[in-house]
Amino acid sequence: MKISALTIFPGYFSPLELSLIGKAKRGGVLDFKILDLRDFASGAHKSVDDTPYGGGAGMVMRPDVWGDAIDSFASKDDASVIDLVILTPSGRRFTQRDAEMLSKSESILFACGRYEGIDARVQEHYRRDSRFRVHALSLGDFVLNGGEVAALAMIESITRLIPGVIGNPDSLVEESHVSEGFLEYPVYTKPPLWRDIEVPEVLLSGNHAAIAKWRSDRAGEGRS
Ligand code: JF5
Repeated sequence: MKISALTIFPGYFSPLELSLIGKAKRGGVLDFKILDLRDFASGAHKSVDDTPYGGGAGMVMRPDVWGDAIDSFASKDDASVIDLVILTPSGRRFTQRDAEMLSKSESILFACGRYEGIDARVQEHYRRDSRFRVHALSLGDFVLNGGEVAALAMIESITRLIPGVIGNPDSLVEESHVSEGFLEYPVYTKPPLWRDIEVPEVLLSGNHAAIAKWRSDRAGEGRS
């Protein structure tokens, strides 16, 4: 699977060298392309942003720079369709279903905006281009300085679903069973008594039916 990002801060993606994702990259399971948006800026100042039409605070990212960058990427990409993910707090909330859908993609391009965001015509344009499936996504109702950290979180949740990326595929199978409503149960390990708190007795009983019922009764309690 090919995963790419367009950003003015390529250094934000260095964690992709670490842990299981880094191993999958070195093993050829994942192919990352981190591209510098500024390479597509022109003029002496290589500017990627400008003042907002209609006034207001901050700066907006220029559509011409983004258009040149995305077109250049697409012209070199072999995939028949590119999933273009635009990170924005106003996007639809990213869920496990999105991670599952995107884990089956041939090629994903994360467009990481900064400042007050990317000129709205970029989304509109690529929604009309059949080489792209456009997804405007957010991690949640909060604002980051840029899309990079949101993209990293999505990359981790997507890539761990790809065979050969996660160490123990059993935990994925168990997760998908548990994910009726996507609720996990509380977990315990040794020692059985820690700071006056005992591990629930049923978990030490060896009664697998009782354990399954206990876990299902408690699934989701972590949210209260
Ligand atoms: C961003 C304009 C992009 O803040 C976010 C974000 C929050 N949840 N998911 C993404 O993205 C950065 C900020 C402002 C465009």
